[in-house]
Amino acid sequence: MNVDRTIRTLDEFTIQSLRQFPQATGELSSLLRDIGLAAKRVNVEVNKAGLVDILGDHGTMNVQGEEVKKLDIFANNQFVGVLQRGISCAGIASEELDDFVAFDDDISKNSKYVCLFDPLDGSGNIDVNVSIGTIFAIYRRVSDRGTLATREDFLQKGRNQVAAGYMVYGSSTMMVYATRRGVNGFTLDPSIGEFCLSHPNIKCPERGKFYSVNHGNFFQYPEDVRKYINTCQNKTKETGGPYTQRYIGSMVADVHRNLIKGGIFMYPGTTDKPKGKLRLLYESNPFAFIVEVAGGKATDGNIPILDIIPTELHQRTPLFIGSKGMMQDLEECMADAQKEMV
Ligand code: P6P
Repeated sequence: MNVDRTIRTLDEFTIQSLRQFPQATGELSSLLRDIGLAAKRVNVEVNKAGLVDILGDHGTMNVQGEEVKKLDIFANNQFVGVLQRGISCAGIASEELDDFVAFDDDISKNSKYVCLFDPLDGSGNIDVNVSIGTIFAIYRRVSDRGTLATREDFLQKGRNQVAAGYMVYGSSTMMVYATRRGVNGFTLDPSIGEFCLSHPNIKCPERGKFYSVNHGNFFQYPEDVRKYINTCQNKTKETGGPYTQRYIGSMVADVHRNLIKGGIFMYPGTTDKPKGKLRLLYESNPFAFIVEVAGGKATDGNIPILDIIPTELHQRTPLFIGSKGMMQDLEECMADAQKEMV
């Protein structure tokens, strides 16, 4: 039996995907390879962040009013630069940029896609060597090719995503991305400097043992959410509890673990922040797309994240995301709690 043991790099995988779809133009594959290139450059700096003066604050605040770490700016510039010099992206929006950027050269204006990024999520963890990540979403533009990208290109609902993915800079560096055809994970092999297919066709387990939430905000959560969190700590035959609480404070690392092993991640609204903390366009939507393609679910507590109609680039949303069975338990628990509150 001829077993194919060849390790496929990201470039080989995206090019071979093209062979399956001869009508494809190759622009999406090219875009994913560009993102992979920028990720390798960011990875080098993340890995040596403790050794060079790239640690610490940049001395500025981003549109979210959060301290901007030097590595945030470096990462943002890597992704903007590589996409602007590419052939597939008409513009980008980023957590680190107040407004979207429409690339003004002819090739970019004629490109098919726009990208949204959280260039370095969890950057508050940079100085303590905890895993951090990059999150991205790719849409087909709705404005005419040959013109500058418009705000409407970026304010599309998550259901319209063509692809979405993330990088996790951790014990190893991975790039995971989803198209409608599936979710695939690539691990960086430092010996050849290439992302290699390590997690083909990722499926999110129906259930898992992990629940991820910031317990420090417990008494600020709505009553129905508090009820579900309590069930996570109870031993019940139906839900397979009690679960293990795992919350790293780095969304990419938490959601990645739950995607692979099964689990639920929650960032609910609180009395102080009814819309929660996480952004819709470049944090919740990409992960919702990935997790749904992998067989999981993602809601804002009421409707699927992917069906929310965006109105602002940096708008926030409560987020509940993970294994389908655990998400169904959450929905039933919240519905029962809401009946009791009537
Ligand atoms: P809290 C990191 O700043 C982040 O945006 C996510 O990566 C993470 O899940 C969340 O915030 C942690 O927020 O309020 O629990 O510290």
